[in-house]
Amino acid sequence: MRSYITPSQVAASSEFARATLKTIAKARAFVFPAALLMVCWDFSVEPVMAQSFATPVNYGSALFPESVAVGDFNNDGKADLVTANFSGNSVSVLLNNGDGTFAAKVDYATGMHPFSVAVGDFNNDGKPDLAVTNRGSGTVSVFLNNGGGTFAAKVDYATGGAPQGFAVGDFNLDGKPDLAVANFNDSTVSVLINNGSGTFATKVDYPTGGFPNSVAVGDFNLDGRPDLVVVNNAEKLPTKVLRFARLFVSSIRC
Ligand SMILES: [Ca+2]
Ligand SMILES: [Ca+2]
Ligand SMILES: [Ca+2]
Repeated sequence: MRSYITPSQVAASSEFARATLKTIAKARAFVFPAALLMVCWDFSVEPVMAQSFATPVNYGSALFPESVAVGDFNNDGKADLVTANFSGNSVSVLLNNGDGTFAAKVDYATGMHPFSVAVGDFNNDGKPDLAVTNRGSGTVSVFLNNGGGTFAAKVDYATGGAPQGFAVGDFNLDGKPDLAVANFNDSTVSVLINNGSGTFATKVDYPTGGFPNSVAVGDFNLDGRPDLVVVNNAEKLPTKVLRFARLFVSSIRC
């Protein structure tokens, strides 16, 4: 359907639509100066609507999903989902059907109250694996990918008390992804170094501020070594967080 929008109709539209139409009008004015008074618009192609999202579609997980991550678990080029289910004591894996829909969940048992889930190839076989913090168990569960989108049973590694957020990074620069876990109850972050086969060494703890609940990785001082930044629920000053990140660099290199 072809329609015509007058300047008054343009003024009544949203701010984004006005900006978009203004850009189009300018472009057309460059080629066809006479088109300045009336913008010809083909509503079968609507750049304004292309910036919005369709109605959500819900998929079932186990009880109280706390976090979600994305990875191509069956290596078909289509992004799949995994959720950590706090009350279900499980992760749910939902494989992508290829058309934007997902197959029914497949659950894998975790420890108690899984909180955060992340994806990494921990055994370096080209298949993305899973790691999950278990807030109620004081552990992180690692699930190695069997291929085909299924996972082996979990292997647990001890963390500090009430592990919540965690991050994946290569902290010792050996090409194998390691884990850094924020321990909410202990005011520490646990670093677990990958042994290379998808198993992890015993944790090494570093002090944080009070009640750390999330951790991320970045090279903040540009020395090529990954640093950590932790947000602490009990403290409000971001400068303290960054100072800790610098301390971590010197500690991990000792
Ligand atoms: Ca896939
Ligand atoms: Ca793997
Ligand atoms: Ca490593």
